[in-house]
Amino acid sequence: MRKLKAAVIGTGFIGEAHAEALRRLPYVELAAVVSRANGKEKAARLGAVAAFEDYREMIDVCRPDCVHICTPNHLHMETALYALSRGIHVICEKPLALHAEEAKKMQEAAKKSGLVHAVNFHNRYYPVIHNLRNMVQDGELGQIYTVQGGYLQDWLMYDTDFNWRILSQKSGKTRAVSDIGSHWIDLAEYVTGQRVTEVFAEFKTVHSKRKHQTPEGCREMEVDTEDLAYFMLRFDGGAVGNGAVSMVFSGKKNQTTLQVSGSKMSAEWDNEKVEQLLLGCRGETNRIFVKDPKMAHRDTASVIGYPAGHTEGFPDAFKHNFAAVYAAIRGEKPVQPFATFADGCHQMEICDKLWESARTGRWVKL
Ligand code: SOE
Repeated sequence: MRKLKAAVIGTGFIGEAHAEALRRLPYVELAAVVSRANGKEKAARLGAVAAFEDYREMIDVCRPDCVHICTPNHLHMETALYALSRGIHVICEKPLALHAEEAKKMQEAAKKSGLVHAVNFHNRYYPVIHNLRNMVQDGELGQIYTVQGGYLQDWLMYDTDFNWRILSQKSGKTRAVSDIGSHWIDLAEYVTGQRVTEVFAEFKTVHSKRKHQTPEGCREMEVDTEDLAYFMLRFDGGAVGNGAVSMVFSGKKNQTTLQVSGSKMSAEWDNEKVEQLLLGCRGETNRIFVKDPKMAHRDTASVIGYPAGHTEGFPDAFKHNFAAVYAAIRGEKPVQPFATFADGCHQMEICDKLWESARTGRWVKL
């Protein structure tokens, strides 16, 4: 079977993570990267065959089987619609779009195309997270009462920290919620098997202005997106939840935590101890489940790449996610559900409703 041709559009930090994961898939070739500057140097460094400055030219000339959209959020919709219209499968970074209306258009086009479409909610692919989902589905935690946790970073803590995500024009109405909150809420739904039905949120912007250092000098910019959000959730299966997402939490670099309580057992995960699941019991001693293909749930073993004691982290989750998507592109049934545009659209709707709740001070139904 010929190698599938992949192309990465956008070569920032996440675009490079996509490229590395693709290099680790034996039946995929990184045929092109699209970068606004230094394309040839980036192609050489990332192992891509060709470099382009324009995604349309790349698609028309290179004819990839699948594109990975790793650009700022405001370009996701136009890029995905162009690729789908030319019969090309799409993996899009989260959040899917600027807002739910754009996301709905993308989902409809993807559904109509019959092509494979995915969103990179890679947290689904940490082995112990996959195992926890299977444990919940097998009833090992019992009826799910609550889910809580959050996603904490500090890379935007200073008023001199600047990034395209700061401004709603490129990010969308929300920032912490759509950029990292979408990861956490997708993870909460994926593990519990329950869907969010109602939200209540408090947003906070700690720097109303930020200093943006440009080659022309330092510009003071008005900030119109939130630095952090604390929220509560109601789920269709009766669970309740609360989450905290912050990009200004000093000392937290990229910490994602999840605690789930059930009628039989609870489970706790921290991506800083990525291969451990703390299982909490009432009538017996608490224990720690550690990633081990020999001890894992029957389905989970297939998304484990290394034996017990050989830690798989952030890059490996990307690899396992893309392996599942490319299996679908090859017409095979992937072992576990990767996130599609439908999931990305659902998360976009939740982000918009969290924004509405933060403004109205009320619970908002989806
Ligand atoms: C910045 O918050 C960021 O790069 C996110 O955009 C990614 O989705 C996350 O995986 C790491 O942090």
